[in-house]
Amino acid sequence: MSSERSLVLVKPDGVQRGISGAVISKLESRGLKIAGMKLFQISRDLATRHYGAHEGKPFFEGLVNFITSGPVVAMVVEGPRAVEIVRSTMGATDPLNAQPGTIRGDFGIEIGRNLVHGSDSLESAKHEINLFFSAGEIIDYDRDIDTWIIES
Ligand code: D4T
Repeated sequence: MSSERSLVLVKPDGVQRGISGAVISKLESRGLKIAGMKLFQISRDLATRHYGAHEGKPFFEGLVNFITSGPVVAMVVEGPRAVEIVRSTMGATDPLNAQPGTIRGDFGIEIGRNLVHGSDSLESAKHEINLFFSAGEIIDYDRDIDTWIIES
């Protein structure tokens, strides 16, 4: 099966609460490969572009304030069906509806502090990865263990 890439963010609440490692661990142990990773502060300009689809909604201002309020860990994760695999590992957007065992279901309570972001389609993934990473920050490499995770 061909590989996909998804953008994952550990949002400022996740970094402040010291959950970045747990998020990375969950994605790695699921079988996804990390192709890019950095800690950085999102500017208001980048936040507005990233959340452009929500501009005009009542929670937009709070969302931009929140996502720019501290550093985030940004990652490009890779694997077969990576977009959907990341979304199912994160759980529902509102932690109230997220299943136990998912990141939001284990660590979150409120939608405005939902700890992680993952691209919601292959198209958004490509767009978001270009917004957050330059080509030189994404590394193409093989892992021997992938024969035990990916059938072909
Ligand atoms: P992100 O984009 O952060 O991964 O979240 P989702 O993809 O799971 O959900 P989304 O795009 O619908 O929402 C983006 C972001 O806005 C916050 N939010 C959302 C909020 O604070 N109040 C709300 O009512 C909604 C719908 C949470 C995630």
